[in-house]
Amino acid sequence: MIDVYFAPTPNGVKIPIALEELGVPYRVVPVNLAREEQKQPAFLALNPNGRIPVIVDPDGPDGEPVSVFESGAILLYLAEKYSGLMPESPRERLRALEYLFFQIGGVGPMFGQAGWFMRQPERVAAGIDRYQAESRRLTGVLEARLQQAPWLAGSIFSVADIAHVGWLRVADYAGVRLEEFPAVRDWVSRILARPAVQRGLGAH
Ligand SMILES: N[C@@H](CCC(=O)N[C@@H](CS)C(=O)NCC(=O)O)C(=O)O
Repeated sequence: MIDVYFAPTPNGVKIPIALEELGVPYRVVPVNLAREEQKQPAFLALNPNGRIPVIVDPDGPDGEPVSVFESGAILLYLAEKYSGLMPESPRERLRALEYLFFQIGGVGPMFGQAGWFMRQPERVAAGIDRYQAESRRLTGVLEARLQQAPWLAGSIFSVADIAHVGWLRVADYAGVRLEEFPAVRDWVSRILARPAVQRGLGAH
């Protein structure tokens, strides 16, 4: 069974959601971030970057155990191995990859920084302004896409949608008001209404 090294964070929840959507059994290995368990040698042996999520699959590509870190790499590994959560159409596959990497390189880090700056005891206006503005701008990019298509890849729910839901469902944390982005708000509601997503969000 796949072990998911997990904490209930925007990046952490991606993996149980994907596994639930794919119908793949898994076991959660809780990682206590406050106690810095992710910086211990045993964890660093799985992810030298010292962050969750990580998976360990006892049945890797060569039949031997394999670990995978970085949520985008994990999502693509699972989508390939279990042939799901990626469109079959080559054009939509490209769109799924674009928005997957858009989340990993844009939405995730910018929302994270915006939330961090907003919660510092000393107010650093330049940090708050910069990261909130960028988070809102990125949400505007999603809004434009979702006014054209029901899912980020196009017609199919994919890893690109899963990658985003952890942050977009708590957009307020980064100072992003979803009332200003109606297509994004509707899309988040549709994702959260999926039974597999609800099960994944309940992982612990
Ligand atoms: N790019 C990484 C980001 C992972 C990440 O930032 N994980 C956070 C939780 S959401 C974490 O482990 N934080 C603890 C730390 O930085 O020590 C990914 O997508 O997997």
